[in-house]
Amino acid sequence: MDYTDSSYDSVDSWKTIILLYNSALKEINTKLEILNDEFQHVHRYNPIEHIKSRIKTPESIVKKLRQRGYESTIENMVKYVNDIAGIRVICSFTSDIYNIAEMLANQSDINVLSIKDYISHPKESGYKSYHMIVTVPIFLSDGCVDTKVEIQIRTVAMDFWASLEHKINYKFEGEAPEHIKRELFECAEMVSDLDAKMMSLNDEIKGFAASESELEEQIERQKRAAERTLLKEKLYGEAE
Ligand code: 0O2
Repeated sequence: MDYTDSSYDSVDSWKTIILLYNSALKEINTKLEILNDEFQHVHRYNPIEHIKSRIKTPESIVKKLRQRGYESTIENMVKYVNDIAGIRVICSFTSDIYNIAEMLANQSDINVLSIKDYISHPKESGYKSYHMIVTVPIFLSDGCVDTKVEIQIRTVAMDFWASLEHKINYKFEGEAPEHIKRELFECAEMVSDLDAKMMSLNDEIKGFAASESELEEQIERQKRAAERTLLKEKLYGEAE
């Protein structure tokens, strides 16, 4: 079904498109929540701190199309604006970002269109985040539509930095004074150091937890063996 067809009434077409993008956000959101719940169940740990999602405003869509030299039509918006449906996943540690991205990409109904790894290749400004453009099938009464979603995955610290940088850029309309840009870049380096330190601390703690639970298991096994011996002695001793 092509909802961008010009024969289709444009208001209806717009409403259907927005319904599709909202449904795609719900689908991805549910997938992420399931992964987080399963992680909690298996590893007693939540890799996702929180999830935010939004539909891009019509003004922002038109602005993006104009910047790229396209006419503001529904067809162009679907074709050229990849982040109409956007979801931001905030994780605790950098390793969680790659785990979540891989688990999503491996799902059979998810089609990964592109990946931008601004963590291994940060932007000049210092911006770090992992971006994926995916499609997810949305089943409507008259057919199925593969719908695009932009997924941004980042740590709490990366998100903190990006929010402030976004605010500053908005305030200065992208022309922030040099000293502010420099300080922001220094903050981005601090964010990277903090993320690296937090991750290595977490790995160390996990090592302790593993050896502690191994020790507990060993004690439990020895206790059960001693109980069995005692029971045997009691049973056979009394029978003799
Ligand atoms: P807004 O207002 O957040 O929606 P493409 O998706 O490939 O067609 P685009 O949009 O340049 O091209 O892709 P990219 O680089 O993946 O950026 C998409 C989004 O990432 C941006 O959307 C921002 O949300 C975020 N982003 C990218 N670079 C920066 C940055 O340097 N600083 C901050 N704070 N955010 C960034 P929009 O539409 O630009 O903005």
